[in-house]
Amino acid sequence: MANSIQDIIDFKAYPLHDKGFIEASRRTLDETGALLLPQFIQKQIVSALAQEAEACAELAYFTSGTHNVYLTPQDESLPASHVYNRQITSSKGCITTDQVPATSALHVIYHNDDFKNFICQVVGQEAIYPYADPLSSINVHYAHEGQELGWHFDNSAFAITLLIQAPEAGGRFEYVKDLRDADKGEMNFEQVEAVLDGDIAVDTLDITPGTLVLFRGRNAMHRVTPTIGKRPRFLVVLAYNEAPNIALSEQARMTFFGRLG
Ligand SMILES: O=C(O)CCC(=O)C(=O)O
Ligand SMILES: [Fe+2]
Repeated sequence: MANSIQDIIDFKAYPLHDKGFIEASRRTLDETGALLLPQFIQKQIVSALAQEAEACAELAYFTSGTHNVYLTPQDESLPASHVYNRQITSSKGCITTDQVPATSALHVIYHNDDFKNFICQVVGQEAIYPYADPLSSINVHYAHEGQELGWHFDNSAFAITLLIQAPEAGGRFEYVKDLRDADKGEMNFEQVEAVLDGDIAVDTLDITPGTLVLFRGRNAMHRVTPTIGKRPRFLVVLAYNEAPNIALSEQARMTFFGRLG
């Protein structure tokens, strides 16, 4: 596996230092809530990462419980039927940062200064930091036939994903932009419920293997539809924080990893 960032990212197609490119990327993210960079990762690296994911597949923890769209505990003062308490199924699995092989290109990308500087400028943050816990910074998600990631809002302000292998069908990323305002504590129960009931039209991102996606998932409600066919979906999530020494919430770690550390 290559260790040099030059071998991993296609810098010809994506000049991460270029002011114009950074500005255009930033505008796209602001205007649409998502930035897609197709073939960001060199083809042979995508293949290597797919093999690596395949080799680690048996380590994956599959979510068995349910969660609400806000990824928070139940509120006993509200009825079980309230949208805040409505339980969503997620059946996909994942491996955690400590389980990603030490030689993986994913560690190189995650810690690379050029990559991080680009992300910072596009999302408009001074600096970004890894998670304090050993699980949450880099995750490889696995969705086998019939498995899905249900509707939710992310805890973090933005997410970075990298599709490694697409299923034959399904595994579609669907979202509704700006559905709530987390900073203002605005939950927007009415429209969240409408999305869950299928009463609101949703947008879809067309993501192919090797595509880097930047996504504002804290206020955009999103899901990944069930995988159709025998080929599993492999997707990497690169997660950063706005401040150092922050761990993912225990609730989220137990839901998605089945352990705290
Ligand atoms: O699998 C994806 O494309 C999105 C993953 C996601 O939304 C998440 O991990 O919170
Ligand atoms: Fe998400």
